[in-house]
Amino acid sequence: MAKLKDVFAKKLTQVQDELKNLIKTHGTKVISEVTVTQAYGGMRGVKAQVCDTSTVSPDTGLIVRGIPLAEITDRCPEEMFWLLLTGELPDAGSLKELQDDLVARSEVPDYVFDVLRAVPKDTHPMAMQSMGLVAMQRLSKFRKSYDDGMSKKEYWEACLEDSLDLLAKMPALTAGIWRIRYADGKLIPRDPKKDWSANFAHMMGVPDPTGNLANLFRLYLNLHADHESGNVSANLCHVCGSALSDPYYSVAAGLNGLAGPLHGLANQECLKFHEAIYEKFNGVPTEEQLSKLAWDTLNSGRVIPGFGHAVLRCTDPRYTACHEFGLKACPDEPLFKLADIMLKVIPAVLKEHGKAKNTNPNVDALSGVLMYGFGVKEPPFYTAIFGVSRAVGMCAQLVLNRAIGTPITRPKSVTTGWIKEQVGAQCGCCGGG
Ligand code: CMX
Repeated sequence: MAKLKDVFAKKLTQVQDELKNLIKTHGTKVISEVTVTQAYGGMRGVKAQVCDTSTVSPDTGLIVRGIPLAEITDRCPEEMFWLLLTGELPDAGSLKELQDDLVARSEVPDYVFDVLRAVPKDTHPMAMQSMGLVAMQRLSKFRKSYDDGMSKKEYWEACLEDSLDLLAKMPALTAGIWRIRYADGKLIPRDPKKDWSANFAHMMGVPDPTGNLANLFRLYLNLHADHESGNVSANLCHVCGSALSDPYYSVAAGLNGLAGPLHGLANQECLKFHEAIYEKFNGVPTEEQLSKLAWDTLNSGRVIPGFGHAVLRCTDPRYTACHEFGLKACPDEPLFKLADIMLKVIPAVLKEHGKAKNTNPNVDALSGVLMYGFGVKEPPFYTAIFGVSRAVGMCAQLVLNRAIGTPITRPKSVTTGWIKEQVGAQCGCCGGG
């Protein structure tokens, strides 16, 4: 049995030496170049940031510390956090030690829920989740140690302390948002016998007679934890943390990006899309009906949520894992059947439309359908569940970055005038240089 902090510390010196040598020996070598299209196009494909927790292969999807996601879908998020940080999976005793540690740190102070109760009823759960974390920022050990004159070498330890506190509190905080926003407002205490995921489901108080909801949460929270560091949520967290903002601020920054409809909010949009289709056709539509609806959506200038991806060019393995879960747990759920027809129809429509580079389903296509099937019937809450999971990856990346001394992020921006000069562009109106 080992402690996460000790395992991480043991590997750290080797990692620090390796990086120091790599930069010293090869620091001037070129690894990427940037085209004008990339500069205007969300920096797609520009290799200018390092993330060792995981990588996303366009052809196969997420690879965590060298392990394809499909091989670790049966693990729990606590194991995922350990793997992301250390590059290895914990043994049973070490996992138990981490889980007990998380339970000991899981109390959310009452004043945080007072803050959340005070906001108007139409406040989005993502805004409440972000607010909840920022309200807890005063608990930051990183901030306190920094104020007390902590040395750079100690950053990662304080960051790990905050990360463990934050991750331990995320399920209670988020379940509390559910209780305040969608139930009677009374909080349900955690059950010390349950793990991180099952406790989250338990504290929401949604009836779960089969245990399927807890199993779905365990799978979901594992699948969504990390997706390298260029995606909006991880990248925002990375940039915020690089200014030595503590994990409460940094993860909240990431959550604010996760709340966008092209990123994490797509799961909410996706379920709404499914519901609207089901209502419109009074059930599951035929393939022809769905195809026409998809064309109408595209022709009105909207995206089809749950399909496409900025990096992936294959079916998202996270989608595949959700699909396998659904086939076993709820094959006859009407919305699951609808999702299956979507899978048959939408990629072909997007292909014919000819714009999307990836016409396959992504992680958000099915997760809401499964949540709905097991009683979590409030789509605006889905991204908050995503947030609990993504905090795992964001925290692992923060700790690693503080450990290897990643400096403040500050890329150079350029003006359109500079680009025109650089490429010798003619002026659009007069043809001049
Ligand atoms: N429906 C309609 N059009 C789509 C589309 C979709 N599902 N996916 C891509 N396109 C369009 C883009 O909007 C873009 O159109 P314009 O040229 O008019 O701007 C064009 O196809 C090319 O886009 P791309 O290079 O294939 O994709 P991007 O990297 O620009 O964007 C993403 C990626 C995910 C934002 C986009 O596929 C999308 O909007 N999908 C629907 C929303 C969604 O499911 N998001 C969740 C992604 C997973 C996550 O991060 O959580």
